[in-house]
Amino acid sequence: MTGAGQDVPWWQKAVGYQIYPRSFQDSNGDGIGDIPGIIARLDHLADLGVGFVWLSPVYASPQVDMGYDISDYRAIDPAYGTLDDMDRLIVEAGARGIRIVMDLVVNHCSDRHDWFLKAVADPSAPEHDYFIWRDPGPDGGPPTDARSVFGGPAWTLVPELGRYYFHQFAPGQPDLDWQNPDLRAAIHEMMNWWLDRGIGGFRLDVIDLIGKDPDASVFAEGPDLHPFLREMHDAAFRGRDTLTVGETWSVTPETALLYCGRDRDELDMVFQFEHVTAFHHPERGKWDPLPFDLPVFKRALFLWQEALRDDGWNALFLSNHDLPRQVSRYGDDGEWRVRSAKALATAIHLLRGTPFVYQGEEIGMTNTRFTDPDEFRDIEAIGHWAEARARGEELEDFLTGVNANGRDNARTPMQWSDAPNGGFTTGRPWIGVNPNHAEINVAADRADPDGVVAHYRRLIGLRRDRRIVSHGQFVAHAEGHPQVMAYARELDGERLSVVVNLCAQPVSFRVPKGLEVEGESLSANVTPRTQVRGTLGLAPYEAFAVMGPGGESGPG
Ligand code: TEU
Ligand code: CA
Repeated sequence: MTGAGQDVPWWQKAVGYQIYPRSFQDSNGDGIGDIPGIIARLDHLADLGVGFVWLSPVYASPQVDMGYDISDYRAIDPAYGTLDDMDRLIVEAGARGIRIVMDLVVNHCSDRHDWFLKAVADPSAPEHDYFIWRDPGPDGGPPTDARSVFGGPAWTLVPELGRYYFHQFAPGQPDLDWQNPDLRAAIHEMMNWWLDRGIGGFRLDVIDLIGKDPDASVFAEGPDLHPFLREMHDAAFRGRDTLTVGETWSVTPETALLYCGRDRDELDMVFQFEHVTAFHHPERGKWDPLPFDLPVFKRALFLWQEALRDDGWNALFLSNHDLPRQVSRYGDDGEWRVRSAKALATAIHLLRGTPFVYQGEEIGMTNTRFTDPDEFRDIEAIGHWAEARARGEELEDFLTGVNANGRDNARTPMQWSDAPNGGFTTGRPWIGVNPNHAEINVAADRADPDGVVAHYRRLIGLRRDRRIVSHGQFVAHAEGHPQVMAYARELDGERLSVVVNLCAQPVSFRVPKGLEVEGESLSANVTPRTQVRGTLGLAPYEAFAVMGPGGESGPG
């Protein structure tokens, strides 16, 4: 066992698990997942070996955007439980060595938040200045032509006031004005209130937007972003053993260290989305995805490994609640479902950084199939369908986009067993359960010693136990290879070589010199291998990792 005497932050050896509470486990038959349901399933997570949970929002919310519209930061939504339930979750998870990292949505709140109600009721109330108000444009319309992420203008008129407020997302999600020091102080106080309750940190929703300058149409990575993050660190994170991960769709390898460089005192890591947006259509975006292309995918991931080689830290993921299921997007959700789920896990989990598993990923859950807009639950799909329809687009074309990339794919309920509704609820689920739950479910997967869960459990354990996995240097190999993803990790004279065939066809792969190794099989989804050299015949979606002497400072 390596790693002794190495003093590193806990989250550098841990794997995160994202829970989307609405779809994880219902405990009372109302069809909506809840906190008692999560508590009842903690043993599944403990058995996987994850070190922390990223919990999507459970705060009080009208659920316009499924909780990303918060009406009370210090209350739990009754659909999810009570503050007592939340405290119990923190304790019960802690007893299993799992910390709870809460989703913090502070770029905006809900239009039902007390602050916004006061802001509208009385323009001289201090809360009025917690939001971004502008007079109508010269033509009486919105002040600028900014568009909301969910369709429609990003400005909504409050007729009683004769002024518009800004919302990057839905009208029910007014942006908070971070220029206002009182607003910032109120947010910091709330964050400390949660941290003092014993949570493990925060995932900060669209945090790259808080420094915006809407008058100049600058939204992401605006001029005040980093001063605000530094101030937040001083006010809430300094001296605490927390994990902070920012969601930053706009971060680039050039700006990443501004957030998470070691001398920055801002965040521990950021989610970057280059491997996601690389497959969005240049004009039509996510609704018209480009076909998967392995060299493009590798280039994005490898670029980030290089960029944060000596400083900063990567957050590694393929899935979350906004993205399609990874086995459908990047693997094969038919014949090779199980093997390709393991191949993708191997490819991601042996990189340098902190991996995040999205609920259901660990059993290879797939996208679902929408045939009717009535089945959409996501405001994004609903909003964009309304716009597409107004433009005269065909439903069939829109459905193709939604089935490939719609957010509801990730939000269908967790499939626990072959019971009705996959064991998620005894009632009527708030969103349709994927009909394939009869075959794809936790109970069935766990019954197989070669199941996807077993593969994840092993990968998660490797990060905890092997320093070469958590801290080895990354070395890219065979970058242009159209079928194989290969890289090495090197530390203290040892080399870990990772080879993944990300195609449904067998391939013969010539091992480059720097990838050669002979030693111990650490992970395999076909048969264990102990030698990486010469020309290897790889089976469809075969993935393996071998560790032995080699590497920078080694004899090999
Ligand atoms: O997502 C940020 C965001 O911009 C997404 O809406 C993303 O752009 C979209 O999926 C791409 O089509 C965060 C949350 O993760 C998301 O669930 C929220 O809806 C959003 O912020 C607003 O809070
Ligand atoms: Ca419930």
